[in-house]
Amino acid sequence: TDPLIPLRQTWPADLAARYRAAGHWRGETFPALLRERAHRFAERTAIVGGDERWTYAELHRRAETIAAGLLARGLRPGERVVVQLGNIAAFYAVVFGLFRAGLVPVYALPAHRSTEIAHFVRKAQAAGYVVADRYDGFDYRTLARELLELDLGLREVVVVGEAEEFTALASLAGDPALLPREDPDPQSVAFLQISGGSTGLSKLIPRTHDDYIYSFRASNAICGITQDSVYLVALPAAHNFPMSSPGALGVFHAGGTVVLSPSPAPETAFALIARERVTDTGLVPPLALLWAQAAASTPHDLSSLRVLQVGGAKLTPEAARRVVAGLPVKLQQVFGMAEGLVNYTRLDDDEDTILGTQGRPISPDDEVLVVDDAGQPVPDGEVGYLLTRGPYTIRGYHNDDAANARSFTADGFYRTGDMVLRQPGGYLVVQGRAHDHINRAGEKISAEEVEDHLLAHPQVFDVAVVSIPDDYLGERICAFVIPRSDDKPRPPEIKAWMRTRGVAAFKIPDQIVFVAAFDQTAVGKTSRKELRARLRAEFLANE
Ligand code: J2J
Repeated sequence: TDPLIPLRQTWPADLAARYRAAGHWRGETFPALLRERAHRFAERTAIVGGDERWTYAELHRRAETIAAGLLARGLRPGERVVVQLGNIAAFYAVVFGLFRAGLVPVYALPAHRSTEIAHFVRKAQAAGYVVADRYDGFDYRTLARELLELDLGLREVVVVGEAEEFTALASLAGDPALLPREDPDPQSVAFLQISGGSTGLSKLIPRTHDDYIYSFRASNAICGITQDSVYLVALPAAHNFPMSSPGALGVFHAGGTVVLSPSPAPETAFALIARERVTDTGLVPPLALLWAQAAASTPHDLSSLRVLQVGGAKLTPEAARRVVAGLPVKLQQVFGMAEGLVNYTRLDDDEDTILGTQGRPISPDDEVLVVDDAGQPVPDGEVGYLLTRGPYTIRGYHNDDAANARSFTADGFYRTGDMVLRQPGGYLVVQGRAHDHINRAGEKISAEEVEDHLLAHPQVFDVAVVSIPDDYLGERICAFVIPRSDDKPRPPEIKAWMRTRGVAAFKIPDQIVFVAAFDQTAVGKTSRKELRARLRAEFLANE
């Protein structure tokens, strides 16, 4: 049986009825959205990326061709397709093509390597894989070959560019009669997003047409996105933030223009902002600080920029002040998660709120609970664990009973793992995290996953991986390693070795510290989590 058909998010009937009655869920779907925009905004520019400049009509035409071509190649509606593309125009043509064909994209990042992609393929039981020939100096066809050798059931590899033995995206063609005649059920799963993951490998996040479209349509209203908006995708396009808060999809919904930057570096991004008259963009805190610094001496005209969103990791009030001092734009803090809940400071909020909070939820129907260890609500102004449910927050991960038992309460609240304080007006201030993941410049890395890799090293006896505060990255990855013998490997060797494991480069420890032993008295008594906390505290005390 196919685990995705009919995979739906299981909102209880009373809540679903409420979300519909409130006008949040309107039965919109991705294929209908693009078709309608292609009609209404036909000759307006939808996408600028590299040498490509596509109107809405062009994007729609390409998506239709890709959809028919994929079905002609034997993919069947409902099957999953891992999409691993960088910031290129084809990313959106492929994704809308998959939606049109009833295929379900699984979003991988360009940085992912064989271990991670194999995990996505297995977990999603994917039948297809779409990559670019090369991106950022890496040849993804070699990755595709490695994957095919694992025999995981992948039947089709599509390549943007030189396809070699695979199917070229440009060659896809098929009889339009192959295309589904009806739009999908708005309550069905449109795609699988990946979680940052605090334990082990990433989990897959099923989002429906209705819930996701609501999240960016409502974001548009909060962020002031209109058909005149020009949004720069500076972060990786597959990330939930630049995709949906309001991101590229919000901009397509409004009929605006999406500009893709191949890199978030100020030199590259600033030139595009000046050339395309970019009005809005979103960054993680380290990049926002870098841009604020670089803006002082740039020859480029940044005067078109209206709003700079910052999110993905905590922007401290001090850092926020530096950002607004350096860039002549409206700052908006964004605290979101691929599982759902997104909070924004509002554009007309007072300065203290914009600099000092991570905003408040999109929806009046977002339910936010801040609770103590016993699960009891704490008063406003006190720190607790953030739990949430609502019209665009998932009720469960895909194909992962163990994670679902941990991550959701009996009444369907998602345990975000974030520690927050709620101000009386409903604004949230992020205070930290309950889970052991590392937020490295917005990329979430599971300590456990990195430990598992390092434990496979022949000269490593034991290891604990922790986050260490870092001026630039926010947090960096530090691995405390007990070597097997006095003949310990050098840190660069360990890093190089980890690269051979087929993992994203952002998961490789920034720092490796050798220790003789972990506190003996604690062995067998402490949890991994306490051990990590103690190592971090000792390390910081000695710095
Ligand atoms: C502190 N921590 C934050 C913030 C996210 C919009 C914006 C971001 C994401 C995202 C997203 C934070 N301050 N401003 O999906 O649509 C941390 C929290 C959160 C986790 C989610 C969006 N903004 N975080 O970052 O799924 O710990 O989504 O639970 O990658 O990032 O990570 P992710």
